[in-house]
Amino acid sequence: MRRVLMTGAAGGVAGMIRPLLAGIYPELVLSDLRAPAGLGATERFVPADLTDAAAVEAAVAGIDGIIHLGGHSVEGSWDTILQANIIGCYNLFEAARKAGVKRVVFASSNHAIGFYRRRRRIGTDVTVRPDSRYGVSKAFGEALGALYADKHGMRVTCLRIGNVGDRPLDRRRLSIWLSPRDLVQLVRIGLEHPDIRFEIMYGVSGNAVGWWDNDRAFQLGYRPEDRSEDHREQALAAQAKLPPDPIGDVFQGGTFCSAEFTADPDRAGR
Ligand code: 15L
Repeated sequence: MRRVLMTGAAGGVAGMIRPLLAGIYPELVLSDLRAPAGLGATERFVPADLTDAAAVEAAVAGIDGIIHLGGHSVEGSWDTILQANIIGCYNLFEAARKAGVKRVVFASSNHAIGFYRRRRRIGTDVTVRPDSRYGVSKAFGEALGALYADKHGMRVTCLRIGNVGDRPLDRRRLSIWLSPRDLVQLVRIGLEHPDIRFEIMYGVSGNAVGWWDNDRAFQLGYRPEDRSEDHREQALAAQAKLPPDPIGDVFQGGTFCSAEFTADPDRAGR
């Protein structure tokens, strides 16, 4: 990997991992609608709107591997999700195919499986149960990744990311927290490991109270350095200030599940 493209480079997750990737790849090409702050010596900015196929093709030219963080990162209107996450993701994979890009790491999300109950432990082989239009778009991105891997031989890694940050923010995040340096480890497995064909892994640190079986990531060498229990008291103190959410608290996706919810909670999800 000489030249790596990161989409969504002006976003929060990119801001946390860019400093940790400095020096790992000779060139990091950053794309977004607007320029990210503080370009490093090995970073270069290429503006690209993911809905503009020609702009995406220009950003992808000469690239060896892609970290696709771009798109809309929470729930949004159907048109927002359609443009940024469905059409945008298609444009990205299609540009990568045309340019002969070997590897893509796709930032999927826990919201692709948000309607599993918190009392369940699930692997990556379960049927998707999206909790939002956003979650549906992540399931779409995973399916697209499988198509480009199987049909075009691209090496694709989908990371079902929990919540990236310096620390877990509340009770739910104690189960799904992912530290920036653990995310970098997973991204590097996706970009570098020789055995990658098509993989789904959970983007989660080594949290004791996790809900996800991340065996495949461990097989591929993932050794998380962080764990949420080191921040447990702070997270529970923050949780105590939040309003109760009787629907969201049952499901892994939390508030993404309770938003717009009109069903019978006993029959929803799995
Ligand atoms: C996500 O997928 C979002 O991108 C992020 O903003 C958080 O909402 C996170 O999930 C979460 O579930 O905490």
